[in-house]
Order: sequence, then structure tokens, then C-alpha cells
Amino acid sequence: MRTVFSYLLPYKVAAGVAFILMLLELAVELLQPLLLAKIIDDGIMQEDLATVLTWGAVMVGLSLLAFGAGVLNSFYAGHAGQSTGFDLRNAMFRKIQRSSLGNLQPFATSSLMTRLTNDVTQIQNTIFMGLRIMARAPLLVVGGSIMALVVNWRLALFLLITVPLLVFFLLWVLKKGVHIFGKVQQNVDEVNHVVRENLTGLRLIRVFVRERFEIGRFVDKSGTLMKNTRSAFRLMELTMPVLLFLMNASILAVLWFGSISVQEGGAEIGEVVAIVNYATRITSALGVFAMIIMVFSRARASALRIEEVLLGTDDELVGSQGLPAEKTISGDLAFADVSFSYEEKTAPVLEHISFQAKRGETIAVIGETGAGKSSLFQLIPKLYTPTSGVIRMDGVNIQDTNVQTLRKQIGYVPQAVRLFSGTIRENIAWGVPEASDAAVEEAARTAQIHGMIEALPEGYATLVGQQGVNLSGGQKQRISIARALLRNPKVLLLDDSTSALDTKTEGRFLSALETYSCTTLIVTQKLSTALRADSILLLEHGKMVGMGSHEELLATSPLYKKLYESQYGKEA
Ligand code: DUT
Ligand code: MG
Repeated sequence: MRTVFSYLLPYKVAAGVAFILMLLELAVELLQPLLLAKIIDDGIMQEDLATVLTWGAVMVGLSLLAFGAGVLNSFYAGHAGQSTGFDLRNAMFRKIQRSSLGNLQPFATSSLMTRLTNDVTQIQNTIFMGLRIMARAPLLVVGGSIMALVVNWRLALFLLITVPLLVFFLLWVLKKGVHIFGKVQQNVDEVNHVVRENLTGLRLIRVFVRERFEIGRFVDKSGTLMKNTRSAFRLMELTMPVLLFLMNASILAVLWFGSISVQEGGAEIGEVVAIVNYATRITSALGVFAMIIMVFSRARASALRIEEVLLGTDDELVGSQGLPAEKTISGDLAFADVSFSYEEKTAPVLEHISFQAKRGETIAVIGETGAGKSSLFQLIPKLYTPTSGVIRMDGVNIQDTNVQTLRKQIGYVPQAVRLFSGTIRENIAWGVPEASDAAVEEAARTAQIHGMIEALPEGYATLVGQQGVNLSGGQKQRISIARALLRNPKVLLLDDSTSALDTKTEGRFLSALETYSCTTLIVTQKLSTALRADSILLLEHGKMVGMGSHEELLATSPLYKKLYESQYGKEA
């Protein structure tokens, strides 16, 4: 809670002003019954019209003042709430951007989305409500009770028996509410998760005829959300009747004993009216209190979820801040006994990997699916940190290099290609926005996609994605390759990036690539591609089972021999 609400600090002036305005409103509200009593006792009962008019005018004046204060209070409270929410959202987004992938592993994407939107909204609302009414309700209860005592303590005692009872009751509701609303928030997460999975997997779901199952899954999650929200609201609904019943009972008692007192001369009629008036105001304040409980319970659950993200310890950039930011690497890459697992205590996906790739060399990485090829690649731009062993770039442990400097010199084409909304040009120049048209075209040419782009009516200005053309998997792959090449990388990582290219196009691409002097690691299923590399690294179940030229592997590795024979036939 504390971390989240510390984001309110920069807006303490606005919050302070809102709070003072709220106190002003409260003061007027507490004075009203007193004035009412005065008008009745000194004016109406004495048949003194002047007094009625004077105090009536004062009441109207004060009401106008309270109204003005209320409007201004909304303004400042809104400013404080919205600004805090804005800052919180940005802080979380920044944290997510800079956090290492290992650190984000425990969060589902949908859960991060709920935290960035829903949870922040909860906090915004709470701050607004807090400054608008939250403090007013308890103060009104306390202030109202005191004022009632001042007016006529004997009559006020009837009220004062009920108020503590109600406060205890509401505290009990609060305790239950926090628990239930925590659950509700988690349910919202789960519903979002199902929705997200479904929206991204629409085609798959259709083809596998899983609609019914998925609808069932959604209804199930959505039903739990409804059930828990309903019990939360039931709890809240329970409070109002209990509240009204007890307060009405005490108002009856005030009226009963009030009328006796008035007859015996122990109280004035105006005093009775004033106390009843305080009683109704206290009741409505307690009612507001019930609503506040609801908002607060939600805010608490939300704040905890936001803090889970904000208080994540690591920050990729901080770790390498002291290191030289601009240093060109030449591309000598070496793995020394590197092992890696995604999460602690899980089986390693890479074990004791050692190899070297000299600058300008091309290494083909082959291995069955799940062998650890993509994992190996992700260690090089420091997306993950090895569990043990050292990766060196130009002889320097990459853990000791500036992470952004390193990444700027690596061209990475991930296995799952991702384009962003925008034009084709923007997508290719995504890593180098200032690139010239000539450079963009050059990269596209090497990636064997220039011709296809030129053929489009709008060429490089064609929009991709929902508003534009839909590209084939192979086309996206090549745009993604062009994007990596445009950066003129010193190390190029191609993770199965040529899988959708036919042999001829692929051959042309690999030849064009030779003009780039970068160390290239290429994951491929095709031995024809591997044969063009300087050496081949063979992975099996996370272990290196061979490294060398085609001839060397053929002579030493039975697995390689088998692979070769399966693709080229035994007689080869
Ligand atoms: N793995 C995880 N978490 C991840 C990614 C992978 O635990 O975020 C596991 C799954 C697998 C192993 O790591 O058992 C290696 O996966 P990788 O993706 O590195 O395998 P690959 O060689 O790239 O397989 P493919 O050819 O299917 O791309
Ligand atoms: Mg892979």
C-alpha cells in the first residue's frame, strides 16, 4: 500500500487543498442543524420573523459556500487521483520494459494488462473518493456526535449508544470485504486471461472445433467472477438495512424522550429537531462508509498487485549503467561451459555448452525440436542470464558489458516473427528509424523481399496488419530479417528464419548475406543450409553432441550421420 500511495506525494498540494475544502464542507454540514434549532427555538417559537430571516440567510450563504467548496474539491481531488494514476501506470510500464525476462516469468501477460489498467483505475477512484468523501464520513460521525452532545447531552446519549455498535459492525464488514474483493480482482484476471488466449487463438480454435469448450471455459470463469462479485455486493447490501434499522430505532427513542423532556421543560423543540437531524446525517455518513469500504477493499487488493510489479528488484539497465555505453564489438563470440534453466529448480535446458564463433564466421545450429536452440540464442543478447558458465564477446564477459550497447550490435530474428502496426518501411526501419530509403531497400534486397514489396500498389508505404495487407508467414519472416540486417549487426542470430524460404530463394539470401561481415548463427532444419556454414553445432536435449565441419561430424557423430542420411538418402 505504502509504495503505491507514495505516488500521491507529488500532488500533495492539490490533495491538501481538496482536503481543506472537504473540511469546509464538513463544517457547514455540522453547523446546519444548529442553525435549524436556532431558527425554530428563537424564531418560529417566539414568532420573531426577523430572526428567522437572518438565520435563514446565513444558512443559505453557508450552503452556497459549501457548494462552491464541493465543486473545487472535486476538481482538486480529480487532479490528484488522475495524475497519480498516470504516474503509476507509467512507472509500471517502465518497470516492465526494463525488467529482465526471468523476472517477468511469473506474470501472465493478461495479468500484467489487468494491473496496468483495471488496478490503476481502482487506485485513481480511491484517491478521488478519499479526498472527496472518505475522510468526511468518519469525521461527520465523530463531529455529529459531539455536536449532538453540545446541543443536548441527555438526548444525544440515545444516539451515542448506537454509533459504536454500528462502527463495530462496519469494521466486521470491512474485514470480510477485503477478502472477497481480493478474490474478485483475481477473477477479473482469470477472465481476461481466457479472453486474451481466445482472441489470439481464434483460428486455431475454429479449426480444432473447440468453440464449445472455450465458451464453457469462459462461462466458468465468468461465473466465478459473478458469484464472488455477488457475494461482495450482498455483504454491502446487508449493511444498509442494518444501519437504517438501528439508527431509526435510536431516532424514535430521541423523539420519545424528547417529547417528554420538552413537556417537562428539559429540552427545546429545536434541540430535538437538531438531534434528529444529526442522527440522519450520521446515518448517511455511515452509509457512505459502507461504500468506502467497498472501494477501499478493492484498492487494497489492487495496490498489492501493482506493488508486485513495481517492487520487482532487478533492472537490466541499472546493472550495466557504469559500463561504457558506446563501444563497437567485432563479433568474436565464445561460450564457456554455459548451462541455463528458465526457472530455479527446474531441469536445465542447456548444459555445459562451449564453442567459439570467430568474427565473420557462420555457424549452423541444428537439433531436434526442444533441443534448446532458441534458448541458446536468447542468452546472447542477455534476454536471460546463464545459470553458470560465461559468454564472452570480444573476450569480455557479456554480463560486464552495457546491455544496450551489446544489443544494438546484435541482429536478432526470433523464431516467432512479430510485425508492428505501421507501414512495411516502418517495420523494417523499426530498429533504425533514421535509416535512409536506400539502406532500407538494400536490407530488403538481401532479405529477398524487395521485389515483392515493390509489386505492392503502395510499395514500402503499405500498411501491415489489421488496417493493411495481410502478409504470409514467409513474407513476414523476410521483413523481420531485413529489420535485423538494417542495423548492420556484428552478430546475426537467425532462429529458423529461413524455414519458409524455398531452397533457391534461401540460396540467394545466404549468398547476399556473405557481403555482410557479421558473425552469423543460424538455426536450421535443412542440412543444405547447414552445409554452407563454416561449422555445425549439433544440440541434443540441451547438450552439445558435436561441433565441426560437415566431414568431421559425419565421421564422429552417429546422430549427425543419421540426420544426413534421412535428408539425403543412405547412398549419399
Ligand atoms: N522452455 C522453457 N521456457 C521457455 C522456452 C522454452 O522452459 O520460455 C523449454 C522447453 C524446451 C527447452 O526449454 O524443453 C528448449 O526450448 P527451445 O525453445 O530452446 O527449443 P528449440 O531447440 O528452439 O526447439 P524448436 O526447434 O522447436 O524451436
Ligand atoms: Mg526454437
